[in-house]
Amino acid sequence: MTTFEYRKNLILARYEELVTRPNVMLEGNGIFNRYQNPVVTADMIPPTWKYDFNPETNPWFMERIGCNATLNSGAIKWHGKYLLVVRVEGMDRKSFFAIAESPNGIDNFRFRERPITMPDTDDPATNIYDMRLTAHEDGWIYGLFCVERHDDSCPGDLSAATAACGIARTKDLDNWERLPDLISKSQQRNVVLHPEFVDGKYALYTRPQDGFIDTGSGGGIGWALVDDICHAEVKEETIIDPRYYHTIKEVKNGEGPHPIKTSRGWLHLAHGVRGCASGLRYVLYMYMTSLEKPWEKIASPGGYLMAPVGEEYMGDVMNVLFANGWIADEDGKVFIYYASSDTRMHVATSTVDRLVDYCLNTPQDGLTTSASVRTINKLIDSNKSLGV
Ligand code: BGC
Ligand code: BMA
Repeated sequence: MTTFEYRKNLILARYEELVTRPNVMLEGNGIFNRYQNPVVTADMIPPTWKYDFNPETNPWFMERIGCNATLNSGAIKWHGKYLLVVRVEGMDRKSFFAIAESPNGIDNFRFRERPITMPDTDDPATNIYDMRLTAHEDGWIYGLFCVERHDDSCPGDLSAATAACGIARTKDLDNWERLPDLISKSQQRNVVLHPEFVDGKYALYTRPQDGFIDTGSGGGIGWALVDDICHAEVKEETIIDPRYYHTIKEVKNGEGPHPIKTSRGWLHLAHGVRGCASGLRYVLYMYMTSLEKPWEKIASPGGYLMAPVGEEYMGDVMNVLFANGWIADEDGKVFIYYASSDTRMHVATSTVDRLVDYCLNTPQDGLTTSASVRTINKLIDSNKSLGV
């Protein structure tokens, strides 16, 4: 057998084994359950995207186009399947979007034949990433994502960049219509479209920031109404979930996927960032807002919902969990899709009822050590009175 034949068979067999590997639920803390295996990894990129299958031009069956990571994915249930719009990052550091779909949401994710070809605007971006999907009540499915360009006002600084919100929409998830980028006074990352009209307008969760990395005076997750999504502009922005000293969201925070509507209010998933000696630590947290006024917070469970564990710490950007996709099924099951360390995608499952219970009954962050100890003592007292 030639090297070409041997390697081709091996690569195809390994790929097939990986994408059909069953996943196993691990019993967790009662709030959610993790799973044994990641759901999408760079090794699950189809071999036809990486290898030249012509023995004349690729006699050693070498990889020609490598993939670095599969991370921060938008999610949607579509024709009975669980779809991720994965942020795929090549070895050249460019991200693009590609759809991976699964029949059950926990394993057997397979990429479609090709990545998404996202149309550019007149001012093409260098990089695009982290799409939030929203099936809006106007009938379109929107994808909002970060568009990054070099900041040409700093010609000598190769790392100076700007972040803005790109907007595209589709009816079939294959063909995308690109709309103009969101106009905003500040830079923006983590912009998310609310699924319903509010006062007849489109509503956005925003994250104003002074610079590319620094949120600076940008106080947290914002809320803005937009008249025309085809010429979207943030005119007024109010902060609905602020950052706070010595919490999990001291340095930055940002909305994850769009909130899930429940009978008790809107369930929000977000990320919080703090700085430490080893860099930035990204964790996931939740909050709830009022059903009638999605911009008014009604519950704020203290601390994080999920932080990295085990191999989740390891990867390209260590100590990071990030989520921009979740799916609430008709039966109330919730699939939380999260990336670890900017490297791979995982799933955790819960239910709407459990997440509402978590939000309403987890004590708030009292913001001081004394308050935290008082909260624990209250629980111990109540358990003692039960004889525990
Ligand atoms: C990276 C993002 C990151 C951002 C801020 C971008 O260049 O692609 O993953 O969130 O920088 O650090
Ligand atoms: C951010 C995000 C993500 C990424 C994270 C950690 O600012 O927008 O793209 O997961 O940094 O690198």
